[in-house]
Amino acid sequence: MKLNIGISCYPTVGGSGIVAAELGKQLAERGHTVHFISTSMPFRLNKTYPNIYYHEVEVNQYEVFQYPPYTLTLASKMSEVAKREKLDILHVHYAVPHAICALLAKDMAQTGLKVVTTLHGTDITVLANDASLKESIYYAIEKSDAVTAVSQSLAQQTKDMLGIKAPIDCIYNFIEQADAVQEHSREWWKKEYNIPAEHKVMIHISNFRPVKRVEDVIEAFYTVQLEQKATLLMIGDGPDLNKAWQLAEKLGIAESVLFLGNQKNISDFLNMSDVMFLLSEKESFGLAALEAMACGVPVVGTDVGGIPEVIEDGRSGLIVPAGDAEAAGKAALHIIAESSVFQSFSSEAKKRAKEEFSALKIVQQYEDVYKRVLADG
Ligand code: GMT
Repeated sequence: MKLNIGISCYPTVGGSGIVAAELGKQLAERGHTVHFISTSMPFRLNKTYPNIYYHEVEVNQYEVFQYPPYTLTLASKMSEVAKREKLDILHVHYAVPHAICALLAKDMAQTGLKVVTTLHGTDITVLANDASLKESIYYAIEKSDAVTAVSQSLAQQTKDMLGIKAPIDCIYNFIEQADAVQEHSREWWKKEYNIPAEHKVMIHISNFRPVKRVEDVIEAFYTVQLEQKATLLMIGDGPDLNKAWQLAEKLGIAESVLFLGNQKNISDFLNMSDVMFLLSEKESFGLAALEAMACGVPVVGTDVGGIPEVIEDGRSGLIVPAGDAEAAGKAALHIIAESSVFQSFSSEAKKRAKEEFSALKIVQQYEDVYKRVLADG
């Protein structure tokens, strides 16, 4: 059955925006018609698809309002699109505000529209701690026709923190295997960035929010470079970037740490990397880790949230206690110490990404949820 599916997300850089955009592309490739409803075109929608439509939510500032009415404008647009395009499903990413807007739109449209909500983490691990939002998040989850979470850990945490009775399906994030032949070799890229050929390359990719513990990444790298010539690529931007840079300066390793800001073609950087650090104190899934694994880059990650569900400890990467930067550095040294050990971690990482987190496998699970809620009537 081919469906008309609306998708709303935060379209800017970030895991949830990537997942929503990639899901839309996959659904379109399977013959469904997809309608993105958001403030700008999701940044991963870089190709033209005849069955993908984009409906822009314009947020205007009025003198009488202190704040622009984004949520109401979004709900109106959702209702308008649902009626005109005969949407079967409205799949929203984040409980607040997107699920609340979708529920309002459903009520306004009165077309039999079903609301599917995907939880990505921050809406639960951060916002659900805020008493002023807790009630809204609870309502959004209980009233959605189906709720999915990107890891078992997030599903359980949602139930524990909010006392949710409704079932929550765990549907992991997905990735297409990066098998394509690279335009340039690893050596070529290292030269471009003036990285000496004998250096091992460590990488961290995030939005540098405090939960990502980017200073631990610098400290872990400090441990690595005491024993192994290495360069650290820090990709992304955010509030703790300067703290990370200051720590690198203080430890005398700033010359070996390249702060490269936000980058579009992440796989170019992953393809010259030996190990990724993901040392967050909260992480519902860790899409960056999966992207690394798909490129054959083993990950050293912390024992929090969904990270141990993504990385199989001792096979496709290593898990260390959150906050123990030295252990993270030693784990990376273990992975790169011998070429046979590295090769084993690298091929297991690639295999796991392909077998457990392929688009083929995961998108089917979303389609099953859509069919289930439509069958429920
Ligand atoms: O990690 C972030 O701060 C961004 C956030 C987002 O909204 O994109 O990421 C969340 O969703 C991603 C996609 O499902 C997950 O891979 C991230 O683990 C999750 N972030 C946190 O839980 C902190």
